[in-house]
Amino acid sequence: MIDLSRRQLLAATAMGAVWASMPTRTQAATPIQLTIEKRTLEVKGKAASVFSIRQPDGTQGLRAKAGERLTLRLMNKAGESSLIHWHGQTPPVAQDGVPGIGQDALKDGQSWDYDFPLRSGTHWMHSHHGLQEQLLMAAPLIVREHDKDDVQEAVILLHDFTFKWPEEILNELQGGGGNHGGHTMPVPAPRHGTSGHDHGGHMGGPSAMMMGHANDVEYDAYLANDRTLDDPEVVSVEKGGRVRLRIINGATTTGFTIDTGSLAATVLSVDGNAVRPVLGKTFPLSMGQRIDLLVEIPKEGGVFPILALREAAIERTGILLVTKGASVKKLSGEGGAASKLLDLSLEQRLVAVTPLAARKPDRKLVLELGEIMGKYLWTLNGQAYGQNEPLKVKKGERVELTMVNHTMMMHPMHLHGHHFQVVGLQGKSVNGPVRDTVIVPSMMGEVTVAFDAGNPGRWPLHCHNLFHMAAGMMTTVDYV
Ligand SMILES: [Cu+2]
Repeated sequence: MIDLSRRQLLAATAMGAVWASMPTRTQAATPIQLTIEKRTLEVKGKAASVFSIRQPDGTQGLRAKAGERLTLRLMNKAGESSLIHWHGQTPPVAQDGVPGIGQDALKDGQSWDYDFPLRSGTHWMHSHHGLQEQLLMAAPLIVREHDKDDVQEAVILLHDFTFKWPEEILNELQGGGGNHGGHTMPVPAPRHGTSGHDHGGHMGGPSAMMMGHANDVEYDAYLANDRTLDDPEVVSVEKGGRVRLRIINGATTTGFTIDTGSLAATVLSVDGNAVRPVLGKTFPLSMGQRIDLLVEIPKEGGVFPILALREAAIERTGILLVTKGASVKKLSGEGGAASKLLDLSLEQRLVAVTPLAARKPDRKLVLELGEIMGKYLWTLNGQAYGQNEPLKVKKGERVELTMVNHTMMMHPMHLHGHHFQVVGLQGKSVNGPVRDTVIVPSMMGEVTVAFDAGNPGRWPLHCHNLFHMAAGMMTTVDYV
């Protein structure tokens, strides 16, 4: 114990030197240093150069407690310009970490200080600069809720991984003349009045083309905490114990279905916001989204894989929950049957614990999600980012935003600076979850969200498929 406190004292002194030059703070701060660096990651026996965002002790990303402020110095040692967005947090726009909007990207060697109140829940951080997110410039940002239960926790950060340069992938997508599935297909006539319940069907058969598609990009591996199922992370758990899984889909273009196997799981929260308990074993999770699941380990113990199934495909990744003495068997990185397309089946069952205050919308906006066929150009209200009109709202308004998907791919739509409540699915009113990223299914999927315009700025609203965003699928919500 004496050693520990001595170490803490030394650490505090060392931090003091770093923070001496900082402006005086009015409240107790938790000084954290995060450095963006290059690292070598071995994937399937081959070395790759990727990024990390870590603290001096090697911790990836950061952990905090509800009620704390984020008081942070971000250092860029990436060897190139970069900037980190705090996904799920709602700081003032100048600290949101989007180059060209809140601030400029940090040059290599530069640092920047952040200081804002943290929002509790499972969140994450990632580059919003170029295509760096594809090179794993991402990490967890966990703000532990005021939980009464002392429950074991496991964080799972998912990625899609490729040995290719991301720029090469984008070039292929944009220049290949449309060899990527679906993009040369004719646009089917909009099906007015679809119920949305057919989005979760199976691929294959004559209806496959009419079902939309997933996966523009073929990857070399799918990672859970940087590892494949060949050599997965093994988390020791107690027989009869409970585990809170904090799962983050940090993949750039890959939706997953989370599969808890033989364990029934209770949804505790989505995108860091508590929901009424919902039981299940499979849960859609789009790029950008988070889900917290509570599982109970059977008294007899064993090995319990928590898998992430690649959307509409057989590839999978995951971790293993293992009790003492259980022998671990190797799992294949491919399942027997293709998983489903992501749909709104879970969304329809979710109810926010703390919904928005009841109020009539002051403003209703519509966002049409589109594609310019054959060009790999993705649009919002008919135009790519830079050409499209920002959505204008006024401070203090309750805004309702309806997003309609005219394309054949799902788009996970993310609004910065706010959390919204899902209030409409396929035209039907719901009292849905509060979140910051929502699945808008392909083929006339329609989702309405409501938010209060209480954080003035110019806020990105974009698809969280990195290559869709890079190819135009972004706009901003602007107000002062
Ligand atoms: Cu998209």
